[in-house]
Amino acid sequence: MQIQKILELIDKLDAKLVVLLCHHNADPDAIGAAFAFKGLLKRLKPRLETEIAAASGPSKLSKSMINVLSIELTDQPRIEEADILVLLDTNTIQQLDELGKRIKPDRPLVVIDHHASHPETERIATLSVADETASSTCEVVYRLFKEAELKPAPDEAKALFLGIAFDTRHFVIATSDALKVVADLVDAGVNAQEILPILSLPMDYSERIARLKAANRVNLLRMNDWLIALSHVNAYQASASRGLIALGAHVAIVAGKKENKIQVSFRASREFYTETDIHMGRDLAKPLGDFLGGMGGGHSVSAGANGAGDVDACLNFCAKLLKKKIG
Ligand SMILES: [Mn+2]
Repeated sequence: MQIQKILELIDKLDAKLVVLLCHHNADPDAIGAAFAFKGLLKRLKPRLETEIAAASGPSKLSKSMINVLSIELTDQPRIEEADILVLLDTNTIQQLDELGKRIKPDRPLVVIDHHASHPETERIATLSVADETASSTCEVVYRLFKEAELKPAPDEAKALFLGIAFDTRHFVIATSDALKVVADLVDAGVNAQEILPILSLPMDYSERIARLKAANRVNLLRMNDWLIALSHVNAYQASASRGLIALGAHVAIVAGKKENKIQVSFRASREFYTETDIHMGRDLAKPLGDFLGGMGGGHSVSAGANGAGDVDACLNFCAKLLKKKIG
């Protein structure tokens, strides 16, 4: 039982303070998982102090969830004082931006995640509670509740529900297991109709422009019968690549430069992944991250990479890699 291992670690270290860390621009899955896990720890170890921090702050969508559910985040996490650090929905330290630089290699580290695990993170993790088949980290956290034979409190159930809804694109790509968890959460008091609108904020003006610019600048490649859309835009790369998939591309790769850093977002249609077995995280984002001297990783149809370099060179690298894979 994973929860048992976590509790044993807390006891072994006689931990007083556990700091929960979410990736930069933390999405509702990361925040929901952290909030519910904090609640679970509170019940199992009432005297343990816990705090949640999101690197460089939470996403806009997460902020509305944080307000509705009164989730507390600290912007001054006591990383150096913490007896245990927990990484949620975060598969590399680099995704923690500046906070990551404060993590010493000897720090006890627990990883709770559903991303393809990164070898570097595996090496430094004291304990890893990861399931790549789960649609969200919230699902992994819910399983910890089940193992502990506890029910999430109403607000925790809502947070888990929103995290799952967000990561499964409102259940479109939810696995059967995720839907069973959702059913449990509804039993725990979640009113889906009431709470789902929290995740539908109107799109930002600048996000609309970024998406449209990315579409306008597309370099469209045809590989066998697959349509590959390459583009660049300096903000909202993830949203732009999602937009290109919605327009009809099978694979969308959008790169952008901010100061000296390159951010690249990868998306693929489900059909592309099932038929080619080309995994955006493993086969594209990871090698691109290495190429850029940064980091890359993610899921089968959704991934990201960052590092330093030139946008054109980076898109060319991806096109060549894809061509070789597709054959
Ligand atoms: Mn997630």
